[in-house]
Amino acid sequence: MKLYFNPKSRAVNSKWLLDEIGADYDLVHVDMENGEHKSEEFRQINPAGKLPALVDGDDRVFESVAISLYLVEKFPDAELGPQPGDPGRGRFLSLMVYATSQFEPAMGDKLMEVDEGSASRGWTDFDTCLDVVEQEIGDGPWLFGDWFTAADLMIGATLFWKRMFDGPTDRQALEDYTDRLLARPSAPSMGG
Ligand SMILES: N[C@@H](CCC(=O)N[C@@H](CS)C(=O)NCC(=O)O)C(=O)O
Repeated sequence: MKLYFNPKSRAVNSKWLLDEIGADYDLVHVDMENGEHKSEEFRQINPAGKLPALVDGDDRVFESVAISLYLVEKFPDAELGPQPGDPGRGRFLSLMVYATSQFEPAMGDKLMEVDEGSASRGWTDFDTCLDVVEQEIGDGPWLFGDWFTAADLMIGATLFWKRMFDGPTDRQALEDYTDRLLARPSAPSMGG
């Protein structure tokens, strides 16, 4: 497998998951400053010209949540989430998709001071997202109790970015959760 990677991109999350799995993979550095991610060659892998992207044999995977779901299914022995048919699979899929379809864009709005007024764009305001995430963690320590899954990694990635670019949230439970994530040996060393 090849992970198309730049350390200043969401590809760090895919690398983190590959390392949690202990998978064998190659990193292919993509020089974003020189626009390599917009090249014709790279667009054959991800037509959107964005990182991350994963190539596994003849298959190519783009969008970080798709990469995470692909890897969790490909490596069931790593036990990083419920597999199809397992209890909790629906909630797992929901949290995975929630991470990049609501939580991350809501944080983007907050950081860029975009008006959070319109719900019709498909995601809520950031505070509502924090309510959802806090509620889903519950007593923790992870989203699935004692079981660390790729959903923690995907949700946690946005909390890392929040801490790094905008400081901590005003919620101790979420800050403790972020600290637990950052303490994992494979976690990216950012935002701590
Ligand atoms: N929803 C996508 C977002 C991908 C994305 O925006 N990646 C950024 C790097 S973190 C990128 O490639 N930006 C360069 C560009 O869009 O020109 C995912 O989760 O994979």
